[in-house]
Amino acid sequence: MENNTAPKLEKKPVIFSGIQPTSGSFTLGNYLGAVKNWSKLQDSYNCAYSIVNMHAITVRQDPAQLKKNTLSAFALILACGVDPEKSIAFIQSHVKTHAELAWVLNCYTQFGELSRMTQFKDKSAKHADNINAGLFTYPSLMAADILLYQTNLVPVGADQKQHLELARDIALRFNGLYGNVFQVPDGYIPKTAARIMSLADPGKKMSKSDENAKATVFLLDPPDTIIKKFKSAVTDSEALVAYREDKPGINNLMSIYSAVTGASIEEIETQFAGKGYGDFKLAVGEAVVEELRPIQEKHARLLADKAYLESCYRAGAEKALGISQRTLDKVYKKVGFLPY
Ligand code: ATP
Ligand code: LTN
Repeated sequence: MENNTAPKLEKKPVIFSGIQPTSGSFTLGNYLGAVKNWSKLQDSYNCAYSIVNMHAITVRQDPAQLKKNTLSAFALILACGVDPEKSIAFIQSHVKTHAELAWVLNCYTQFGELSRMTQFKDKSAKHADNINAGLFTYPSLMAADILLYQTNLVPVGADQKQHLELARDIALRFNGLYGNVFQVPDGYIPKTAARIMSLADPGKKMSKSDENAKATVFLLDPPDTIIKKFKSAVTDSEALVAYREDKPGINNLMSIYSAVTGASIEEIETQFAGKGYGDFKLAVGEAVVEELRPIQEKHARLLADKAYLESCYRAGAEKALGISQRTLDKVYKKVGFLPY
């Protein structure tokens, strides 16, 4: 007999996000803007997180280094709190449906749309000798990543908003032609730390590929390097820890301190009233070092256990394939591919 008193299993909304393994480490911007939130969402959502190595080859990579960086980045998302028992953690190239759906979506994405992407414009200016088709169609692969899992929410930093909008447009277009095939995803962009700026030039976003070593804090930087980078952060000459439009350097440091300690902007202003920038920069550096210490230790432990990492990414790929294949099958049917 059916047990009517048994609670109905509630279907949790789906989260998907990805990060490139372009260095084996992530920047403090990647972490505060995106990855830190990934672990927090694991209990309330069905989450899938991917190391997107196929996106990484849109700019030239050294193959041996890419392989090493991919494993390190995978270990790093686990070290940042992604639990492979709760979430699906996998490496993009292990799950063939991503490339397969990306091809189909390429045929439903317009040249004009891709031409308007600011990341494409920035990256093609930066890599003028290698403006390849993959760099151009990067957003349709990203749309495939997201749409394969019938994703509701995509936690990313503010710089990915335009790509996300395009993924929504592609989903709506496809649904308009063929009925409800894809869930239309929404972005999940944090209120603080959605755009961490370079420490050397607070007018620019903190980026993995900045040539200025002082601009970017990496999660695997040794503590003394982190402190040094914060000490040399570009600020202004007012010596007042206050959040104001004309103080981008201080605003950035305050956002970082707030994201790491949980203190509000007002609390930080009170805490550092009458103190100089030297004290404040040191406090931010020390807070970041403390936040990263357990992550660095866990990353080192995980990297020493390659068999465990492999068992995690294999299990993740298997689960990811199972879910994503269902969406791909539907798509193939809708567009008229002969079943076999
Ligand atoms: P690159 O700078 O080489 O283009 P990236 O640092 O932007 O790379 P990605 O793998 O493209 O790295 O981004 C991973 C995630 O980190 C994305 O969700 C992105 O929005 C977020 N992110 C990247 N930079 C920042 C930043 N400065 N502040 C907040 N979030 C960021
Ligand atoms: N383009 C993203 C990385 C990325 C991604 C995704 C993010 C690839 N596929 C799917 C969210 C969902 C970036 O951060 N540069």
